[in-house]
Amino acid sequence: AKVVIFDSGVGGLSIFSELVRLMPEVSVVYASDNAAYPYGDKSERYLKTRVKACLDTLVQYHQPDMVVVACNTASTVVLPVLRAHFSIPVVGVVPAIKTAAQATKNGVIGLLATPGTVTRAYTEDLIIRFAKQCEVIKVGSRVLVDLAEAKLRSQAVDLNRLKQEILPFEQASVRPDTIILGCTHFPLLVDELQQIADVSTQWVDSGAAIARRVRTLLEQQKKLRPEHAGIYQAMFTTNSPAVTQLKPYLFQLGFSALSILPVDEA
Ligand code: DGN
Repeated sequence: AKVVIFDSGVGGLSIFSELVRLMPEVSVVYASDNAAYPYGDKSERYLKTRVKACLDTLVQYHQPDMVVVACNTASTVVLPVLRAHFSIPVVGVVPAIKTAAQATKNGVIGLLATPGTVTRAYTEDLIIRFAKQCEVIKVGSRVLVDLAEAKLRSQAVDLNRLKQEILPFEQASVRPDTIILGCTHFPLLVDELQQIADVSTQWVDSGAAIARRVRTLLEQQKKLRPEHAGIYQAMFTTNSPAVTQLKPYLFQLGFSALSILPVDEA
C-alpha cells in the first residue's frame, strides 16, 4: 500500500512514526508544504485552495491508496472539500478531545494547538459532543510549532520559551490533569514538555488512533501485503536551507529520497 502523509511542516512526522510502527510494510510519501508554512494563522479560504492544490499534484503523481492530512489546522477546515474531490479515502487528524475527556480525573482538560485550531468551529463541536462536562482550557501556540521544527533540525529546544507557552495551564485555578497535543508538531516535543510540566500531567495525542484507522481502511481495501517493505520518500514544496538541515533526521527515520513538489501558487 502507498499512503501520502501531508502537513505544512514536519509535524506529520509524528503521525508517520506511529503509522510505520504499526505497518512497516506500507510505503509513504511524506509531503511538507513548507513554502506555505506555517498553516496555523492562515485563513480558512486560503487553506482550502492550497491544500487541495498540493494534494491534487501528489495524488496524480503518486496514485496513493489513501491520503492522511496530518495537520489539525488543515483538517478542521478542508476535510469535506477533499472528500468530495478525491475518490480515495482521506483521513484527517483532529484534536483527541474524546480521549482526553475519558482520561481526565479532575474534569479539567488543556487543549494545546495552533491559534487556528483553538478557534475553529470544528473544535468547538468536538468539545460540545465529547467534553461537555469538562472545563477545557485552550492555548493557541505558534511558538511551539517553530520549536518542534527547530528540534528536528538538531537545534536545542529552549525550555524557558516552552514553559512560557504552557503557563496558562500552570496558572489555572484548577490545573488540567490531561493536556491534548492538538497539533501534530507537538508530540515531537513531548519529552521536553514532560520535563517542564507537572509530572502527573497526562499528554494525549491522536497519532496511534490515526495509525489504527489507516490500517482498518487499508485492510478493507485489501491493500496490506505483509511481505512488502515500506519505502519512504519526502517531498517539499520549496527547497530551503531548513530542508538540508532536516536531512539527517529524515534519513535516520528511513527516508531514502527527498525531492521538490511543484505546486501552482494558490
Ligand atoms: N502541524 C499542524 C497542525 O497539526 O495543526 C500545524 C502546523 C502549522 O503550520 N502551524
